[in-house]
Amino acid sequence: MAGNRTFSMIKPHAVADNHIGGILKLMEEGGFRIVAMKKTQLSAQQAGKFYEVHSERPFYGELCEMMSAGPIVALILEKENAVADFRKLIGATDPAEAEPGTIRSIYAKSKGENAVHGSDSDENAAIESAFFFSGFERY
Ligand code: RTP
Ligand code: MG
Repeated sequence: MAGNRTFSMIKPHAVADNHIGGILKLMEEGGFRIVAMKKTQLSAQQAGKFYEVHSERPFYGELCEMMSAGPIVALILEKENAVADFRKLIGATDPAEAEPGTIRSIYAKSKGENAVHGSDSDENAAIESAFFFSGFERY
């Protein structure tokens, strides 16, 4: 059975451009309940750890630099079928391919600066949530 929680981050460029509120609104209107939320900044080393699965990809260095360039907002979100439904709500990685109305179609600037992260599996949602939040920070 599909899990009911996913993990998301609002990426530094979207935070810097004052889009936290607009993005949270789309998350809530999309049927997601905010279980946990914090604004923080990753070091390049922490970003490297978070995105370790991509360490062999050509964009890894650029990705770690971009994700540590300023504050992010980390979130645990709840909804039935959360992982798949949230990836639908955010749209394709490349905003040029993102469906109209999706978060990335509205707020992404490029394939790298694509506004939000969304976990790609229940297992990774649990790992990524634990990277940012303790068990006492989930309501
Ligand atoms: P995310 O993990 O952030 O939710 O994004 P995703 O699943 O849609 O994409 P993924 O393949 O996991 O890539 C992770 C992030 O790396 C950056 N990226 N840049 N320049 C490029 O070709 C490229 N490709 C990916 C994006 O920030 C992407 O979200
Ligand atoms: Mg991904």
